[in-house]
Amino acid sequence: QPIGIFDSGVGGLTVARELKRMLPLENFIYYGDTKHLPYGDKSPQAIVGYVTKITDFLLSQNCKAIVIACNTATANALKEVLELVQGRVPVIDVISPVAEKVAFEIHTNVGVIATKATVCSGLYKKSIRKHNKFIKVDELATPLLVPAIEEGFKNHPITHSIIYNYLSSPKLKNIETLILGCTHYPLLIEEIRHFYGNRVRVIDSPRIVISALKTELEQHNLLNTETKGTYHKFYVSDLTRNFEKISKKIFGNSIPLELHPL
Ligand code: DGN
Repeated sequence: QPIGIFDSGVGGLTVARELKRMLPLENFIYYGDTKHLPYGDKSPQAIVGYVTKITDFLLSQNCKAIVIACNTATANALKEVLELVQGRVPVIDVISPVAEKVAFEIHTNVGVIATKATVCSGLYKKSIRKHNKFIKVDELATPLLVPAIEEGFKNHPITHSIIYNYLSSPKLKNIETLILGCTHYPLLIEEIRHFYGNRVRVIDSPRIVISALKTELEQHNLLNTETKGTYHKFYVSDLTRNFEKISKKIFGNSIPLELHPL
């Protein structure tokens, strides 16, 4: 049985890449909702609508676990996904495991950069402070990063200038740790680390999320031990050049992309 994993676009591929690296025997089905991208500027109601349809689709594909590889979807629709799934399979989101790790292991001022919809939800702050109320959490919406990434503008002057402008914000002045609160952003992790030098620790969220997934699978006895015929399937709601380009860069030229609008 595969693991179902989804995002609005290419962002969740950073989590899928880590899934492939850390759990190489697992099959997975990735869904990128390229037709409705970006989620960051949509209303919570619209996001709930997209995300519940994707979850339904992944359940219909017999997925044994669901990874919501999108912070915006987590922040706005986690409750609805859990209601829909009704405990039939484990659901792993990208905010709770990271918030927990930061709250218990990192006792410093924390900054979060994310989409507008994630920042508006305040979920990172709430989740971190639920575990440790002494941590100061500053959140900043950085909406231009997703389009820059979707355009493939890595190592590009435009992206450098967006990063410089956002990270110089007075809001993030006193942080010692930075959470990349959008699954697209690890695609720019080198540039972001370069901006800070070693002043600020930039958290590797995909690794934390997949560790949480591994623990869940172990607890439910769902880890795959079959070594033959691992498959990875990629569905998109719109077959865009950008998705094709970036997914091939991450997973290699031979990955099959299937159009499956919901
Ligand atoms: N990758 C998504 C996230 O983690 O929030 C959102 C990207 C988007 O659709 N704006």
